[in-house]
Amino acid sequence: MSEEEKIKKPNYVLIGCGGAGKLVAKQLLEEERKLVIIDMDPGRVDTLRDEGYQAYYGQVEDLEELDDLDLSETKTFIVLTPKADSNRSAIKKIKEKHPKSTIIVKAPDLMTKREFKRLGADIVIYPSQLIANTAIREMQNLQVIKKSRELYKELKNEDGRIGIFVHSNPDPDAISGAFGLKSMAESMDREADIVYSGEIGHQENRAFFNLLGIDLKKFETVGGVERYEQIALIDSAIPGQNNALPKDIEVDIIIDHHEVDLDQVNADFFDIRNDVGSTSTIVTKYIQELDVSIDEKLATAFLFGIRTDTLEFKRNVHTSDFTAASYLYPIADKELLRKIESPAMDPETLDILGEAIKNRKVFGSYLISNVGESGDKDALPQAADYLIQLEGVTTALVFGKIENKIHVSARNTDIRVNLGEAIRNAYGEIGSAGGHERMAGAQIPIENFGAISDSEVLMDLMERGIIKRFLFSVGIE
Ligand SMILES: [Mn+2]
Repeated sequence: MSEEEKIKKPNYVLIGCGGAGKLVAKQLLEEERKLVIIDMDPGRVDTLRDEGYQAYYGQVEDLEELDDLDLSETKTFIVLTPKADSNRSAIKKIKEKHPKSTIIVKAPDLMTKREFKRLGADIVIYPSQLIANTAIREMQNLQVIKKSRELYKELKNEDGRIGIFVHSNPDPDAISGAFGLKSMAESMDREADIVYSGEIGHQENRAFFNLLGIDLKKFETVGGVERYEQIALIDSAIPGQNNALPKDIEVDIIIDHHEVDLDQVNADFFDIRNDVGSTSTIVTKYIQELDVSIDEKLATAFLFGIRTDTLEFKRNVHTSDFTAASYLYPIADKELLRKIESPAMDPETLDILGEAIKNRKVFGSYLISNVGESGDKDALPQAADYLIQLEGVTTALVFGKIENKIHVSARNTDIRVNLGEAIRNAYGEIGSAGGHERMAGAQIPIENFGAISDSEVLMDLMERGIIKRFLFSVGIE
């Protein structure tokens, strides 16, 4: 790097350029951000220079390098050395010399995280937490893979007809889940009947399943359970409880999402989960995992099942319900769904709602969610409209990045909160903000955060800024 190319007034200073630091540096360099790096390892400093970074050797404990640099335009310090002591002294030094800047720092544990916050760090990253979150997500994926394979074996290793039983007076989710299992069975050359007792409620539900041409058999007409080699129970878990099965029958397959005493459950294969809003979601995931072909009819049925069981994504809804729905939507018969219910939701909105649910943070009755990068302005208010209907939520704030602005959309039903005022107080000085008691919004240019949004860490930065300002404005924290 020649003298002329050197950054004279960096916007970012990165202290400690190990594994995580390097990833941040790489992202900032790619975006041509004005970055200067300080590291305590002379060898690493040489390597960084060879790679085109402006790096200096420095002892983090005293950070004399900082005194030689012109940091009048530095908005953000990122401190990622592996030593808590070094990070601590870096915070103190930066706080003293550059009190207005943003400090992002890594902490080894929760205690230190709290301490760093007290010392004035704006954002404290606690890697164990990030790893734990990833591990949990991966575990959920593994669970789906494991269960899909078990079910595949269960269907593959037997033959003869399968009786797929749904609960009495079945709802669309039960029927669609059963239809999904029947489709899976048929793809493995197994024959299956969907069997119900009672009545299929709501004329429009009956019409829907008739239109799709799904064959449903009344229990009284099938000639008893003896007729079936295998018995499955869908959207219900205990034989004889709200279904036509005899109490003492051996059930082979159970798939359900209701709360149930697992001691009472007995089957070769069972998958009973509360972390989904519908049985259709579970079966959709199997079908995706096992690569069973899914046609318009099945996708439409599943989508209808998910939507009715979650009351149009308002009740007991989970991220997996949205990811399933957004997978199904392009395949489904939109025209038919539109006839049954309105308003229809496009995949973009479904994706955003999924993100909003996944990323939600709840502070008492306040819910705040970052939907990340979004192409669609209208989806944010829609997401806020949905989130405000969740149980226990009286104020919902959704934000996302659209081009180079953060868009905030908020809804409120708490008469003690003047939302417009809260939003203006929170964001008025860094962007445009407005609204009234129940509805408000803001737009903030991303450069006003002194950070960028494209990498996960930096999006995290912005998220914390948005949340902190809002909570402060309404008097929490
Ligand atoms: Mn259900």
